[in-house]
Amino acid sequence: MVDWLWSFSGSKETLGVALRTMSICTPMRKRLVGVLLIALFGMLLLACYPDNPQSTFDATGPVAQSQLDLFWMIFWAALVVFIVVEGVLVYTIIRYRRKSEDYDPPQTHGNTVLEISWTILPAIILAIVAVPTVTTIFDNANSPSLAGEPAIEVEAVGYQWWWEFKYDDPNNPGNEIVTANEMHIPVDTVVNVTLTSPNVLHSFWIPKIAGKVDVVPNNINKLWIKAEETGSFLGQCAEFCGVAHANMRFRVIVESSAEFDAWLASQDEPALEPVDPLAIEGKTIFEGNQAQCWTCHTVSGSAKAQGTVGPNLTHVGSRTHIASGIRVNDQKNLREWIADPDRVKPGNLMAATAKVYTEPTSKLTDAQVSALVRYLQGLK
Ligand code: HEC
Ligand SMILES: [Cu+2]
Repeated sequence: MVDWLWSFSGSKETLGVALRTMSICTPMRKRLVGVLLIALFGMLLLACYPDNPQSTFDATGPVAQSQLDLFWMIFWAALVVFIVVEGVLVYTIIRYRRKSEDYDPPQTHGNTVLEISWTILPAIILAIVAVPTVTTIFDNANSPSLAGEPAIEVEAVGYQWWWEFKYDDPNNPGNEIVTANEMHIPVDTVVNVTLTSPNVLHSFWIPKIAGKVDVVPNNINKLWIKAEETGSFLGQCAEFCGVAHANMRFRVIVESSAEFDAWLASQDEPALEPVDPLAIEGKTIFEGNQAQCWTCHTVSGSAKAQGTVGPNLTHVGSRTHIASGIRVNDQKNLREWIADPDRVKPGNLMAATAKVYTEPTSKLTDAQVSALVRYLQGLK
């Protein structure tokens, strides 16, 4: 960026001197301001570009689409207002600018017609804008399942700083299937999401599918979503919730109905038992009293690992990402995470509270980390 600026302003020396003294000649200063404005505008455009995984300009599904339509409608209305108001302003500034030193313009006070019209006109514009706004709010608040459309139910729980997703167990009513950071849903199906938080405020946001709805402690919020394309969509906590808030992401994996059913059935299974010696050793370490991973994590099927402080790891090996969606789930990243989670995701509660990271005497050896990685990768 700075190099790029330099290439526009001549040389590093020119820019340095210019910035230090600001005694730079006018055309050059204009050019510098121009370049800075273009750079700023470019950055703004980059943020809005539909290809960006967190852009709201590439909506899939009725909820995000209705929000986008509303945005465009209000945007164009606001643009017309802006152009008219600024047009009158600029016209007035030029037309009625001071023309000579000792000329006193005619003095006026008040103009009833003008004042009434610029009060009524905005009120009318706001009333018009309110119609689609209120309609969209109600449409998005009332799930089509209320009118009988079939839907699936998911509970999303916001933790500091990761997400838990719970599904009703189709094979075992009353039982729940628990996973973390990746919410699978079937395409073209209404999904009712119940939002809860046992800690602080969060906000549930999947820019291309729907959002945002606050996740509030001691209060149950709901939203419904429906995705019309298969694929993986990025989600993000959108309410500041503490030190790792910006890294509190998740993914929504939209798949065909058959794929979704197969996934749900696989999540219902207990964890695979490790077979190779390194993985077996990993399990022993995981459930041992030095590492104490079991105190915070559940691995279903294990009598010991039933902790609920951290993400459920029963099928962690089948997830595409770890650490609430910020790192691809491969051997290298898993290794880095277990060796030093704070380096991967500064401030996270595993690094802050697990004994292996807070007490130097309990630190995991490289060999122990390798065994744990092998064990976790096998939990498909
Ligand atoms: C004191 C509780 C605690 C202990 C002990 C603990 N963890 Fe965690 N673990 C967490 C929390 C909390 C997270 C979520 C961190 C985040 O994403 O902010 C987590 C996340 C993880 C994840 C990423 C899961 C995902 O889907 O993103 C893995 C893998 C993991 N832990 C493995 C381990 C292993 C292996 C051990 C033992 C060496 C261990 N944990 C010990 C609390 C703990
Ligand atoms: Cu947050």
